[in-house]
Amino acid sequence: SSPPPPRCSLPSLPRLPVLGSLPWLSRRLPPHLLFSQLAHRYGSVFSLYLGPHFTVVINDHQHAKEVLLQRGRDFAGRPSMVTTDLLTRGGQDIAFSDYSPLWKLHRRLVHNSFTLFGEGSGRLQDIVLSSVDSLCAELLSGGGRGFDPSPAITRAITNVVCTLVFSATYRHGDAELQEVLRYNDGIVQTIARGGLVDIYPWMKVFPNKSLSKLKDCISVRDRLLTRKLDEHKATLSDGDPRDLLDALLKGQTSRSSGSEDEHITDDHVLMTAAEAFGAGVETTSTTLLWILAYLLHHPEVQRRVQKELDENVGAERAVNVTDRGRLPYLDCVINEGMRIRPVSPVLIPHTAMTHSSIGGHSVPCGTRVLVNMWSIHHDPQHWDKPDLFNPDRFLDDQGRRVTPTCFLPFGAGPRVCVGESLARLELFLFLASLLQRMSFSQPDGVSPPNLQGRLGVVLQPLPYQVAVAPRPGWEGGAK
Ligand code: HEM
Ligand code: PLO
Repeated sequence: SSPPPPRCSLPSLPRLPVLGSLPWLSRRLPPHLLFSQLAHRYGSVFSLYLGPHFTVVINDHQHAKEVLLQRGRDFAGRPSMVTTDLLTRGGQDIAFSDYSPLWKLHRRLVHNSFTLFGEGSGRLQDIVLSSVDSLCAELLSGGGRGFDPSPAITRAITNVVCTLVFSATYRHGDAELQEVLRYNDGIVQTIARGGLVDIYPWMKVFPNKSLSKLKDCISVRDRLLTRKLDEHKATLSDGDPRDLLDALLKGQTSRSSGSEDEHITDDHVLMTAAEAFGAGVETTSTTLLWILAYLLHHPEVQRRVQKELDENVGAERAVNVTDRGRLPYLDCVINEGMRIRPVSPVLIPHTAMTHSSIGGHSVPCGTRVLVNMWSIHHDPQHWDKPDLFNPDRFLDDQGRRVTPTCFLPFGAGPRVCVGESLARLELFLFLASLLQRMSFSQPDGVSPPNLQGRLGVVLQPLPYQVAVAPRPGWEGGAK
């Protein structure tokens, strides 16, 4: 007798052997836009085969919450992918490691170390503020001419993250900093063109130029970080950890690090440092560049942030973390930037660790689940004119801050971003300081930033030009 048919199956795309549903997927569109389009035809939850992999795509916030929160445990797995396995020595990191007791322990350790540097600690603020001073001076040295802000911003953020992770602070042009910037750029260019939606595991058997470039960049990274790790081991003391590497080394030996077969190895420490570094740089600098691009399109928003800064901080002193509560509109601008252009539009792929269900449909163990945050952040049922940059949507009628339920730029549940508080603090300090000290405008005769974006490992704006002018009292960039 044949098994009973499934109670109700998900709407699915057609498929062929080997290729799966690929012939039905347009190559012109990046996954987040393609899936949004397919959701109009198939409904907000549908399935398809990415090559051999059975994949469910979620395009609405109710089902996203079911997968990430209500059944968060069921869907906390990660698929193994060729490129990310190389990047992380087979998943000895946090983001690309599959769910396991050791991963949980490791994630908790990293989370605690971040908390140490995040809220409530003056350290991060000092690090960011000194980097901001040199960034401002650099941006203002352009003398009103148009230029691409991306290299200076990326360098400033890289510097902050190098200090956080291994206590290095670099001067402009430092050779080691150049090396870090170069290898990171190489990884970004080769790791996942078109997002992390990896399809063909047999890709690695073909000689592949990107794959060998990726390997080269990874070995440069590993050499540098191994040197930092050795230096840290040699100078580790009983006092407070100096940086993330210290915190990880201390966590490795503390009692909380688990039983014999379950402990944090040197590989884990190295991969975590590399990942904190990569995540810290790419996401934060890209988010800043998106927000700047939107401010060029909406000078009235920039003026309103500056008015808020003038009334609540003034020009006599630098901004600091305690100003955060006094600058609600700036907070809305940051949120609106992360809503309209989420840097990670389909998050990182999740997998079902057991047989489970989504919206009453049964889903077998091993299913890949892609949560399309782009669709959720642009859902016209929940957002008025979703394509419009409008920070006021994060304020209620009384002008108080609100967080809509459809806003999840960091994900949610067991796999939520571990860097959220760090990221928010950095975004706040950078944007507040920049807008306090200077105004950004579109250079004469240059077209405004293209807001469409390009999906690499994160969703990035295309290069664009800005002109900057100092605000009164900040002609030199710093005080
Ligand atoms: C994961 C967003 C900054 C470290 C993630 C995920 C998203 C995200 C969407 C995936 C969630 C999922 O798969 O369900 C962002 C945004 C950032 C940001 C929008 C800044 C604007 C950072 C920073 C760090 C960081 C600064 C570290 C220094 C991580 C790690 C994971 C992660 C380690 C993997 C968590 C896991 O798989 O358990 N982030 N992130 N992120 N993020 Fe972030
Ligand atoms: C960025 C390039 C680095 O060299 C390596 C790296 C590590 C962690 C990745 C990050 C890259 C891209 C953004 C990711 C992050 C982990 C979480 C984050 C994917 C590949 C997001 C936005 O999900």
